[in-house]
Amino acid sequence: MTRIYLPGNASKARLREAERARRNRAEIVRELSWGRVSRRDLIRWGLVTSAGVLAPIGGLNPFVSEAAAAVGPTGLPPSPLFGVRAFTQPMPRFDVLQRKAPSSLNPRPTAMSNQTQQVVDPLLGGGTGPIEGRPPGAVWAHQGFDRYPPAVAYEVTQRGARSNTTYNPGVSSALNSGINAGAEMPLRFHPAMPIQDENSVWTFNGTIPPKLVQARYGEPILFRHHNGLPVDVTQNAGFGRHTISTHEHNGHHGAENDGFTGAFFFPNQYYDYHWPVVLAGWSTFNTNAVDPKASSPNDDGSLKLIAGDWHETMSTHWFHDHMFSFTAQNVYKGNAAMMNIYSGLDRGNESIRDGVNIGLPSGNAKAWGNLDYDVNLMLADKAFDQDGQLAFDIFEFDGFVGDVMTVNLAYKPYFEVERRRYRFRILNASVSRFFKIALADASGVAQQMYQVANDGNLLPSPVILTALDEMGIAERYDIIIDFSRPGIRVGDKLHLVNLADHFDVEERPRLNGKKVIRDVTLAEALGGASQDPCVGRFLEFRVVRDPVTPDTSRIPLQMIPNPNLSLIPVSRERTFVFGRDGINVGGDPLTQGEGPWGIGTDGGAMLNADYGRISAAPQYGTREIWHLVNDGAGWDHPIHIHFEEGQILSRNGSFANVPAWERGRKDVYRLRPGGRLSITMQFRDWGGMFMEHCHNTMHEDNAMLLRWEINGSGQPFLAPLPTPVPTPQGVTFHDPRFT
Ligand SMILES: [Cu+2]
Repeated sequence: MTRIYLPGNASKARLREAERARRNRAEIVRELSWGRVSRRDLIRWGLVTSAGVLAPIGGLNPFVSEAAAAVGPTGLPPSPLFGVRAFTQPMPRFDVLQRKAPSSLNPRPTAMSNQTQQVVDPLLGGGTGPIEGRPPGAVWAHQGFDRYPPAVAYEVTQRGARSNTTYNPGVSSALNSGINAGAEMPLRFHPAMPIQDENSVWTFNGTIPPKLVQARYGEPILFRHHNGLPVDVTQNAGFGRHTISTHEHNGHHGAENDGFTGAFFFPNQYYDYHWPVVLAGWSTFNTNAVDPKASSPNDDGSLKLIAGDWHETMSTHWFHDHMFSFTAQNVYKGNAAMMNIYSGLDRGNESIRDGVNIGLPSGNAKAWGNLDYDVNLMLADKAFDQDGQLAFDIFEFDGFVGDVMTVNLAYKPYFEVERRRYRFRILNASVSRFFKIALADASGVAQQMYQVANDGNLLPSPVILTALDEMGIAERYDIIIDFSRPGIRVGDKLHLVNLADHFDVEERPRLNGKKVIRDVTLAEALGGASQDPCVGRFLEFRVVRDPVTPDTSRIPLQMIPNPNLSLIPVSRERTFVFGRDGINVGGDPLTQGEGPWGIGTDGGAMLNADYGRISAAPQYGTREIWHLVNDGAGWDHPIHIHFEEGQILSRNGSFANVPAWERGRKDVYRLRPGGRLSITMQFRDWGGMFMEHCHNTMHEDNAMLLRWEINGSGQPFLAPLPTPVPTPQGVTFHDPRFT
């Protein structure tokens, strides 16, 4: 089932019918989200076909009061916009999370999970259970906790929507489009749109704007995540699960801190994530920390040298929920934040010239981490019910595509800029939507951008483009826009424009979550040729003044070359095929998922996800080549492999098909319809269980996910590891199985 929209001129009766159908459908969605029925039940009752299509429903459905209502190709009503026009609100900068001393945490963080008992709410089964949801014992203790003791702590609570009274944009109001950060900020997507109900949106600390962690290499983080969501699983406004697992997207950490999909925790528990923020290779490469390029900025402008390979330096991360089968709902509902990682190379200070600092646009007031001209952009499409509350439809097994475009959770905002260079760290935080971004001037003429990073990793060299590539879900593109180019004047307006059209003209009227249907031209996008409401201008840049201080930033021709793997033997190759008609081979009902999607490993059957099953176990300390294959041309899959960046060796059999902007290090690999690619990655420094999955999170949740594990043959950690099965009363362990 794919999200369907009625045209704006549909009759009132048709809209009423569609709204009734949506409400009926929403009742089933609600029951599913509460776990009172399973997708398997719906299939058994004939309400959902095994392919995931919701059948027309009548008297058969125990949850539908109006038996005559029909769901199907009647259409869903378009999201109401309450008369709001585009570019009538300022875009808020991210809300910078407060740094704390680890010693301020109570209780103090411990290497092993804190199993101190507390009373468990009767709605969660009563009795007693541990205060920390991290699985207990040595296997789930923080690896390297003594070597990398936490130097800074963050403490956040996942909770329902509320007003923000502590907004810290990290810059002055003049650099935040005039927003008064001291004013209370209710949770709404535009000042003229309704305030969100407490259980419509669940974010970090319950507030907007989205949160930013400013991390630096050599400064290990203890991220204490409290679960403040309702103990009553039915208090979710129809979607979202109150259990969470936080994945620091492509952190090079031990598995116990990776947000493993089966290591989730419950309301009233916390989970201590230990993010050491280390360079990959630290255990074998530059171990005595003598290379100044492998370094981190000190507050006084000097550098702290660290172990590892500087070619593995990362810059732009995000972290988000990874709850098994509920990731799409939870991320969409607000469990998404970003993390900038500062290094000697990429310091967030544009002026220091010490032979190490690259000097990308940022500002220079502080030694590191200046945000003045370094701006995080979180792109996400949303949908709303007729009351203006956030809405979601978990039956969109092909992909959930919204009809309202947001940047930093604000509906089509504007952003004031000076006539100078800016860095934008762009994240695609959608559930299933791809973006293809162009920059247009006021006349609609395409303007140049410099792409400097892909998936948060600085490229070997910048790439000059007037339209970026299609950006898959979870991909990060860092770009630089030079607003001081000839022809741009104070008073001008430029726009970021989305060219990736998800409207399927052959099955109108509907938006298709399987893939981009076509890339429109800039002229088509600006001319309104697409019926996809998220195609066209979505962010307005207003050039408001000449720079107050000179722009000292640089865009060097050489940034970070790829690590040289030529001397490291390839110990094994594996093939993973991503496609439909995944099957469940039985096993543990507590760890298996179900759905139309699946992954076939090394010629085996196309299998549904099961986080108790290990599909690959590369040896610790080795390098492998993995072939990722799309089983069909009808869909695209952005594949995310956790743990360490890889390099793309070929697309459809040839390195010549790998575009310049994909020749750096990656952690999300777009297969493209019918496409295949080969990547290489290393397995070192840390151990445990990790994941590989499609980051179209509707595909992921509907069984396109597998578990792989770094096999140390018992050293320095156990393998295979027992599978955690969390309950509010404590985590039990099941024996893992192999594909
Ligand atoms: Cu997919």
